[in-house]
Amino acid sequence: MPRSKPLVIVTRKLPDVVETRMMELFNARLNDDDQPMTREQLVEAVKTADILVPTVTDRIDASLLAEAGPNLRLIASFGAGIDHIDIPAARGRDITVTNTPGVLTEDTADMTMALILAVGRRLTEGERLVRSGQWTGWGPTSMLGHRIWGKRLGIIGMGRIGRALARRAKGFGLSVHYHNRRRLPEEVEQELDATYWESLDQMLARMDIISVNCPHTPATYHLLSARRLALIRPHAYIVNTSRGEVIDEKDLTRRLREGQLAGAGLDVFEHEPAINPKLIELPNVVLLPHMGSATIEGRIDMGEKVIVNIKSFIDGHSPPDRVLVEQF
Ligand code: 8YV
Repeated sequence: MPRSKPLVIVTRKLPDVVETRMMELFNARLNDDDQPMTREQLVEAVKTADILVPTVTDRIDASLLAEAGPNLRLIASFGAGIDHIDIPAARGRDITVTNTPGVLTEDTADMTMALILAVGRRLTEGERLVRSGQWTGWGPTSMLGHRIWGKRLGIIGMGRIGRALARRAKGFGLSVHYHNRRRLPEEVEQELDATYWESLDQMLARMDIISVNCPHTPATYHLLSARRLALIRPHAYIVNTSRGEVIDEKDLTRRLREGQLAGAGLDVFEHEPAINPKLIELPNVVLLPHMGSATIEGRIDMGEKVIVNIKSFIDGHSPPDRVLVEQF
């Protein structure tokens, strides 16, 4: 007798092809109107589901997990970041957690490079000028940005995305520097032409562009604190496609307003979707709505990873993208 299909509750609308496959394989409950679930709906979901498929917009904290029913054995998150899930609390309840690393690396690195170019070359300012109808024609000193080629880029977090960014940056003539918990093997450093800084403080004080590419964990919360932001030279730019919480957004905003930093390109914010209104007023800041990994191909790949994780889990194997407590 075939076993009954597990109840898989999906909290947001996923690409059609992913949802269709989920309907074929599982007893899937989809969210057609794509409204993020309320706390009450999430409580109901964890009480009834065998498997929950949340996204970054769902807060799966210890108090929510305390409401979980006995059937909930797997949280197969749709996304690479896992800071919205209390991993130790899940482990404590013997709930396995998986994510979708690897498939959004290149898209996020592209977006990071795009932000570096956009801030340095004033892309969105120029676009706004044209659309405003105020553009009066070419001028030798109008819309001057700064050359990207030859500048120093400091990458904070040299995981998959940091390394994919380093490869692109090399092509744009940037000299690549990085800070990471662990130094990369020598051959990888050589391939990327990357200079390692054990001291983040020392690196920050010497770069022209800083890119945040580390995950948000308790250890990286406000890694770019007010004290560290003060180390960065006033002509430098910061870009962030990781998580807003890694930067003290209030202090960053103040520094940008006061000209202590030249500009910023931000795809993520500390209190998403809320954005500090003072950031929105600034011309030297490029703001994006957390779209670093937003490609059709990437979203389908992420969905396929979720399905593989669920399938291998229900078939009794360890899912390929199991998140370990030590990663957190
Ligand atoms: C995803 C992200 O789109 O995967 C991540 O960690 O930040 C995003 O790019 C989002 O998490 C989907 O849940």
